[in-house]
Amino acid sequence: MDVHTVATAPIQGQKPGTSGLRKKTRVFMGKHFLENYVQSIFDGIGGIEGKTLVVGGDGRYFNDRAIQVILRMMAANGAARAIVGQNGLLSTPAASNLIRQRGTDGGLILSASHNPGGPDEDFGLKYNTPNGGPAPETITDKIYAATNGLTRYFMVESEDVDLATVGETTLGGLTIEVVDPVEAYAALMERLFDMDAISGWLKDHSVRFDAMHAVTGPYAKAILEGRLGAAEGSVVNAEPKPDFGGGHPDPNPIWAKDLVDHMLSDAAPDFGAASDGDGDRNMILGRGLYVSPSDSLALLAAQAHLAPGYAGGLKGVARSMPTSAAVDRVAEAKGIACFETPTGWKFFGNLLDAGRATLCGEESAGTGSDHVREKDGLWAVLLWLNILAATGKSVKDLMAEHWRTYGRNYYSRHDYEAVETSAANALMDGLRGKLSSLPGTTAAGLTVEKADEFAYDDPVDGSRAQGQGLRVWFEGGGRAVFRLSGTGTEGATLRVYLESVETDPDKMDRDPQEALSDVIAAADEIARIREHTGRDAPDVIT
Ligand code: VG1
Ligand code: CO
Repeated sequence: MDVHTVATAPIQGQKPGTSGLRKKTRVFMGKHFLENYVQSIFDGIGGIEGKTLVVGGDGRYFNDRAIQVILRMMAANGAARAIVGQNGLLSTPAASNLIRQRGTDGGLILSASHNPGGPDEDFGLKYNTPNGGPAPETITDKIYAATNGLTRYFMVESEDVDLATVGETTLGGLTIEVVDPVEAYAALMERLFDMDAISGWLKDHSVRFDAMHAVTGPYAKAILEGRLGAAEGSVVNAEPKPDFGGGHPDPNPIWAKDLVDHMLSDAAPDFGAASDGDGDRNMILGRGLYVSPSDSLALLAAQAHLAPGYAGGLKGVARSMPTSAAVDRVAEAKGIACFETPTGWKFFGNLLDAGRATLCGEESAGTGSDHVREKDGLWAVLLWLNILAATGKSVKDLMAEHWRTYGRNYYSRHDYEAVETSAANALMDGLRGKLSSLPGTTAAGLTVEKADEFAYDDPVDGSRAQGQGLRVWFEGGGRAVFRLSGTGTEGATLRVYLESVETDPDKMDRDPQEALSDVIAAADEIARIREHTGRDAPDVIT
């Protein structure tokens, strides 16, 4: 098979963000764009000759075409084997699991996660390392450097590979192994959870899982309905679609509004959940209750020992900096370590590998454990179900008890999307410039206690990540955090993370927006959000 060396030139803007490279799909489909980036990944990791990679994606528009290009380039670059999900599908956690289980040299995951899909929407690609996790910055820096010096890529010509049939084929010297995307993942879940207890519970309880027309559909059908016996139809929007049915596959109260409305209605089942485009996020609801992701993480940390996979207890927990400190209280009570990392799952990898954390989570609806090196939506759902089955309590009762024991961290995130980049930068620069003068001043009746810009020193490899968000603490335990998103593809997205602490047992049932109203007002006053963005209200409130 002839290997062609195709001449190319660096393309600007191929810098990986919070989780891989995300761009408008049309940008990815542009001349040489995908090819340049794939070759830069290969070059950035020292070549792929003789290596094995897992390849799969969330099924969004262009997933199928992009995989064929990747396979041709793997063959041209001398790779030995590609392990590919049937029809090109693999959820992000399932890909992470395959990389680890099969001991591969990493994997390529095609996804823009919670971003919408389609020719006019978003596409993404990321490289995961042999531990199964998203490449850390030491590696993405090398990949980015490679994009800036690229002069050629390698390609073979061939017919499309049949990815519809499980089994092995070859493309030149490359063996392509097409695997069932669900099987190995489902087996892993069976090892972690008490499947009998969950199926017993499901005999007299009802659930709804909204797959949001994305990749978890087949996983949830097979595991929840197939193996656990949830009533048929418990999994809704189960068929992955290239445009996710036209919405954002983002499990939050805005984009999964149908599910939220259903869970707050009289017809609500006992438990509701949703996942995102690539299956690594989760939203949890009980009858009449939305559980914030930060609270979910804390509850899971407190109760994980009820599941067989965690019966021995947790080595430690970790959360991203903007995530609420609810889990910190659990860690303190249990006497285990709690780490605070920058946003993005790649920062948990070292802690998990070193055995210093068992459970990790982010306020953005990501929870996971050391079973893989990505966050894992269905895993969180199954852990919740295991806890419900083991305790016999409702979601509402569990949360009420949790807050009574640990206090409640009222929490919300306000997103301002597609803000003009210069306006967003002006807001951040303005705030950064006055951080040191804030302590002691008041805003909306709250006194600033301290303020800083978050930087993280990795306790395992000593690497330092700077510029990870602006933080302002208020007397009385309130906090506001400001960050610009690293996953958006249009203008800038400003994320404002708001938190306040309540320990009075009589004040555990407030509406979070109301409980946070003073922190919200203070955040606006300090950062002059309305003035900079020209917006009266956020686009998304979680
Ligand atoms: C967002 C979230 C972050 C998450 C990342 C990837 O990043 O805030 O917590 O890890 O998305 O999630 P950012 O930079 O836009 O704030 V996924 O499910 O989109 O891979
Ligand atoms: Co995702």
